[in-house]
Amino acid sequence: MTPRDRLSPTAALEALVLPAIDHVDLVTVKLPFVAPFGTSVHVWTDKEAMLMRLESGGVTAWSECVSDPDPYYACETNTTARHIIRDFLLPLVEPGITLGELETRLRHVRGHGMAKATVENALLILIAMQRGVALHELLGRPAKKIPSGLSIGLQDTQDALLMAVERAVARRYHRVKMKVRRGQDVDWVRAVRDRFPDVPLMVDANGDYTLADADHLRQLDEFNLTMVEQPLSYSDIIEHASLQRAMKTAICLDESIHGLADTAAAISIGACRVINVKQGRVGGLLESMRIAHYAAGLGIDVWSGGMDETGIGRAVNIHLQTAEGFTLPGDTSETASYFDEDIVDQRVVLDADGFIDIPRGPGIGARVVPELILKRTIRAERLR
Ligand code: OSB
Ligand code: MG
Repeated sequence: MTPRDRLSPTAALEALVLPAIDHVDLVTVKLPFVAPFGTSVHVWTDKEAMLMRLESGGVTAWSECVSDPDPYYACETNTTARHIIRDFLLPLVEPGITLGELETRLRHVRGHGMAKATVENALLILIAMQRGVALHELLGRPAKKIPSGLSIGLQDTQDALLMAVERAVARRYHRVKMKVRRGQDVDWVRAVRDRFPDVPLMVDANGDYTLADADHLRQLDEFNLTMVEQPLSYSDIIEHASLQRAMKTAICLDESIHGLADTAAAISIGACRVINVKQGRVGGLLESMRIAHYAAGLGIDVWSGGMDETGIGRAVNIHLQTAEGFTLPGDTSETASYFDEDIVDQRVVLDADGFIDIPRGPGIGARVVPELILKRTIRAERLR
């Protein structure tokens, strides 16, 4: 380890040299969810995921873009990501340059972190596969068991919510997150707390409230929640600082954080005490590692969010959580919580203690099954 590695968790990764790429494809798949997934913004009934496929010297690597077909979580969509990747990002990918040089080039494109992450992840996975190592090894991280967390979407009735929490507790999930929205919050949390006094519990509002709701939100302080995620607008940081001063419960930012700079700003003004890192939202694995490393230095907890990914993105999130600074269980759940049938050959399952094993094998570990991709494909385009 060089002194630079000690300063930056990504120095060795920035020095990786990009291989020549023979083919690049974008393949959009659509997988039905086992049950609709509702947030305060939208209800999704299936996962429409745009995948990137790289072929290089006989090795094939797949990555997953975490955008949705719609802009209801983030402003990026599968269509904007396709446009940005095809017309602006892919032309910047050249054999022989380093990953650090590529990141510098990608910075000329403003925003579009999910599109950038798709390209960067595909290259990292390809390089790992060519070296015959697992993604976490390429990231310089030892294998470990990953703690689990379930995100329970908005339910139609409190009984349905209680049943969902009961199932999560029985599966030994390490923490349970429930979605809330205006009019479906304090009473619903109380119902869960009355029945499950000890379960590590948190709520996620996906930006449904305003500062005018501060008194209302303060009622959540009595339920010993581990945190409240993104109570205020998806684009706000400063009002979260006001709310955090008014609440005992820790605030966690999700939608508002697009990179290390946002993280530093949010922490410095006291807008949150926890950060949800979604590798796609922040532009990839390297930026995720920088955020987690930075937050760890300030004693701020970080966990990996999820975008109800297929087995490809789910595996990437698992590998990421071996990195320094991921201190809390994330939104990493069993494949079965979303899909009856996935597109990879290994399903994510919890062991008897609720932990998740890192998929074994080079790259993401799990193998992408061409027949399952074919079965689910709704669009495919060869870019190179
Ligand atoms: O806010 O974390 C969120 C899913 C889609 C969009 C936004 C969010 C979520 C989740 C599910 O909460 C996380 C997961 O299980 O992958
Ligand atoms: Mg969230």
